[in-house]
Amino acid sequence: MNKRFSAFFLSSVIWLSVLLSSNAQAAEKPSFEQYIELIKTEAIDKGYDKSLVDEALNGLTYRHKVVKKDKTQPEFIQTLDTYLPKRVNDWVVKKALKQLNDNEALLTTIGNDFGVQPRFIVALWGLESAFGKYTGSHSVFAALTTLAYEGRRESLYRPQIFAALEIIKRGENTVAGLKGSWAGAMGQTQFLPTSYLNYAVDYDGDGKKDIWNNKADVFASIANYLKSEGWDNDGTWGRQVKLPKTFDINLSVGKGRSLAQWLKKYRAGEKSLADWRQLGLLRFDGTSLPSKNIKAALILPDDAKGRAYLAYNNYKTLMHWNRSYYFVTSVGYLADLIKYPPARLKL
Ligand SMILES: [Ca+2]
Repeated sequence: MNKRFSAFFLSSVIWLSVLLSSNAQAAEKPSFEQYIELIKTEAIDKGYDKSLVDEALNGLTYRHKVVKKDKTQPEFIQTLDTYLPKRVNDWVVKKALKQLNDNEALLTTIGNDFGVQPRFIVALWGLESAFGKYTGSHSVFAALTTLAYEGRRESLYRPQIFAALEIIKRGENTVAGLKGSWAGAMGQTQFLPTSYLNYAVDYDGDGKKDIWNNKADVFASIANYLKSEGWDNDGTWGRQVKLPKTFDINLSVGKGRSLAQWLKKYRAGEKSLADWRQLGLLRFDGTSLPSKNIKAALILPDDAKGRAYLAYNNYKTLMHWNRSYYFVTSVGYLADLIKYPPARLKL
């Protein structure tokens, strides 16, 4: 049998056995073990060595705790007013300032090489892994297979399993060394495997893109991600603004079900700063908006009742990193606080 046919044959046998099962629930979905077998067959079909596939995927168990965590992410149950002071707390700001200072030479070189202001590299590093302190100790293969099998976001997580196999195949890490968060995000940058393949950089030239232990690789990988997704080194991310008392909320971007959908809304909602000024928007401190000739879009992370932001081009790059208004606001807020020390610690 050729590989493609054998994959088809095996999956047919599994589905048939599932269909013949007297358990009505089982008929709807293969078991976790059966799902892993399908992934293994597909991986071998894609050309990965059987020994590698067995090492990575044998003996995995479904992690109920991972799914439980995935369903209770804090962003779904908080508002920005409660989230931001926790996420960007005094410890984070002080530590970010210290890291910016301690790593000034390396950050300046990398910032210049990639065209990304160091304060954004440090802000992302700090918020993703507490400056490398928390990188996760979960088996990436266990986390990814659990989340793919669970099903709500299979289209995101299933390709990550094959990307993780690719990382091992390329000799960048080992199966045992491939550790990450409960959501499969790896190392100090918290890259999912596809992001690792697309953006990770071996900056110190030792032959490995080591986002787990090498600071130069970590900083350069963050910078390379931003540069690859359109970062503008001359611009900032956006700013908090004050809306006039009567204002058409429909002028804000809103939310999209996908990045592409969101970007479409963003483009439709873009106006010049002069136009926003005409509409009565002010800086949050009540002064006039900058007179720069740039475009901006209005973001209301918690709808009309919450904070309002004007987003600039780099906002789109941060949304590519993580399509969450809370996350992007935290990154921008922290980057702003470490731009003008001493930091304004109270919100
Ligand atoms: Ca390296």
